[in-house]
Amino acid sequence: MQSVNVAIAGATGAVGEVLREMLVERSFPVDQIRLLASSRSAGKSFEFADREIRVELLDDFDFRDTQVAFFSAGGSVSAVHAPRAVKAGAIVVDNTSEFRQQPHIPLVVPEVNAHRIKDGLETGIIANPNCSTIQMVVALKPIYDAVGIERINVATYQAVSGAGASAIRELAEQTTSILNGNGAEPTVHPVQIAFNAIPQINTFEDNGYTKEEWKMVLETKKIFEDESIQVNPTCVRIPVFYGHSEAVHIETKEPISVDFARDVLMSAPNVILMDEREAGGYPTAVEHAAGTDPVFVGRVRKDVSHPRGLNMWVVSDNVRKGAALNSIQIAEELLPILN
Ligand code: NAP
Ligand code: 3JM
Repeated sequence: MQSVNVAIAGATGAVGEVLREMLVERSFPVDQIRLLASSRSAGKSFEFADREIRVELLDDFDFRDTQVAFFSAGGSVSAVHAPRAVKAGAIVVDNTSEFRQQPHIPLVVPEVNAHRIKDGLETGIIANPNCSTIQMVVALKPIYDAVGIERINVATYQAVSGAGASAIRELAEQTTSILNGNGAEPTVHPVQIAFNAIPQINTFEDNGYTKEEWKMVLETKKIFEDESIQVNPTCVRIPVFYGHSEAVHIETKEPISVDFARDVLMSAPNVILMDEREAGGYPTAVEHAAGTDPVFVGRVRKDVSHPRGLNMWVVSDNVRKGAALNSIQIAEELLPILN
């Protein structure tokens, strides 16, 4: 495969770090790599595939020699610089929520709607969904295809890495401080995160849902290309560093048995079913998801309160499959069709 010039905007962040690692890990055919960030980090250097690469200022960067640009520096940064990159000829894989709901911009999870990737050649931007949406739709796709899904009730248990490097630091510092008998003043999370569970991720919408929850509603409909699918999320931040967990309760269109659900999950791409009804016979964020690529599913069982209800537990690394890995998978499928 021909090598391409790659830029990462937000290369020093929690997502940027894993993008750097995973491009090398997956032998993505990189010719030149350019690492971009703000003036806070410009001039620092990082190793990339045995090369020492200096971080450059995104504001000044000329994208004319870049074929693929990964953006993970926040929505307002993408709003300004992604269109500029596209104008210069790059294809942007954007990790922020900035473009996800624009009708012509594809919103892609390769296991679910890879057919949309080629639309990115027209728009120049392909949007990567929110981490919580990605792992949920990967797990639900085989069931959606088999029997249809009418409604999804989901409660998330989300790791602090989803809120960036400063949130990771805050959990570590608060934990140490509290264990040393001192207090914990929240600065990144809205309230104390150590030893707590916070039912707020991002700001509130007028309808009482948070932005994170509302992203799951809109993104799920767009990815499945199904406006009729009902999604009812509650998103909760918990004191875990890496790996989001989700209790997912679905109402299918046709009835589905647990055995059949297990069969279709077992043959689904990048899904691992871990469902033994005994202590430890299910996936957890720390033991299975953190640092790995699959979407793990366990606790599959009939919902006793609904004739077409099914429950499951879905766990994945939010920074890998939830962000960096999904973006790289998109770029990998894009490469053969780039001219
Ligand atoms: P982070 O750890 O806080 O890192 C932010 C990155 O953006 C850093 O590299 C930072 O560079 C850079 N940056 C910030 N402002 C900038 C500016 N004005 N110009 C250039 N670079 C700037 O956050 P993160 O967790 O990596 O997330 C970054 C973004 O990715 C989020 O804001 C979100 O939009 C998106 N995200 C998406 C997902 C997903 O599920 N798809 C998950 C997490 C995050 P400095 O070192 O110079 O500060
Ligand atoms: C995950 O400042 C920002 O715009 C970033 C907010 C954010 C987002 C987002 O809206 O892009 C933080 C963490 C996401 C996301 O993936 O939706």
